[in-house]
Amino acid sequence: MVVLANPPVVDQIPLLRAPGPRDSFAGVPVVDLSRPGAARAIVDACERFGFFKVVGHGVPAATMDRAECEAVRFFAQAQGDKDRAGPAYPPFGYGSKRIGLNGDMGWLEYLLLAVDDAASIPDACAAPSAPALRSALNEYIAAARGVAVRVLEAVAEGLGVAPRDALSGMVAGAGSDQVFRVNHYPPCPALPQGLQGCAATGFGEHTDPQLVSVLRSNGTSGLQIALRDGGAAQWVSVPSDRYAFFVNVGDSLQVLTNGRFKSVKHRVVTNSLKSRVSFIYFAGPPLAQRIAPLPQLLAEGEESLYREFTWGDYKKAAYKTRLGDNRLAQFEK
Ligand code: GA4
Repeated sequence: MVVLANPPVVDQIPLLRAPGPRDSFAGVPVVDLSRPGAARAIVDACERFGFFKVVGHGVPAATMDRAECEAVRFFAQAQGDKDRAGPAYPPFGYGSKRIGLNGDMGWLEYLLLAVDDAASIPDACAAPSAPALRSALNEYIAAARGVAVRVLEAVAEGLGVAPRDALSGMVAGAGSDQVFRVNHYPPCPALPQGLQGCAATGFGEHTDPQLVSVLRSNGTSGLQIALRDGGAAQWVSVPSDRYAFFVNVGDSLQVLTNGRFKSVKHRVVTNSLKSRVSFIYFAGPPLAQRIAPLPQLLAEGEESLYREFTWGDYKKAAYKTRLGDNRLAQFEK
């Protein structure tokens, strides 16, 4: 029997099938936030895929470009300088290859950052220290939070839930638990003979625990979502679009809608030639927020599918899990 070893650099990182052109998914719903009908389209996309692309958002390309340029400059530094901005756990800063606290590994480096009520990296967080990077990220974070708020207002409108800020208020009010992540996936070196057709995992499959996540990347593909087709997941590649946002439904929004929306399983596969840089804004509620189906969404006699919990309970439980675990299962009735 021939045992093929991974090259040492990727030996602790799981391999995936390298995506090809045929995996590209042309069916990602596109919602134009500037047009009437956006609320209906968002609800439809959340029910069908838990995922959609947002255009017509009004966020200037320059805000995205500046943040990307500064992020690229940060990751281009010597390893020792980047390490000074870490570690990522606890609680925030620069991290490399290790994701979470329970042994998950990916072919990436990242900045995991807290966000305060004013949608900025808190002054008390020293990393990252470069003023140009902080100001570019702060401008971007404020814009991404605006998109999350508008999306959640549209969800409430589309579902017929009042008031308009029933959901958006949870993530934009005082004490909301917002997190921002900058991911850099360097090109992954060629794998040895016999492993062609494989690629290293950039970020392993998972669902996001929050209400929604707002993602933007450079022009390098790599993001995949799992289409739910009854049985096994079918992984499809999301064509990149550097001036659009992509929105994921998270576990908390699944619970708030009593399962009417499903949080989307997603992952990132590395590219052998180009680096991918992505920004993700995770919109979470205050720790004390009760996460339970909105009463207006429960039909007569319909019961919650989940046990009562707060966002703080869920977050604590999530950090004890592995990335790919079904975190909601332990809260199902
Ligand atoms: C997934 C979504 C966000 O990236 C994140 C991740 C967090 C982390 O990287 O620290 C977690 C992961 C995420 C869910 C389960 C736990 C926690 C890694 C992990 C194994 C910042 C988040 O909020 O949850």
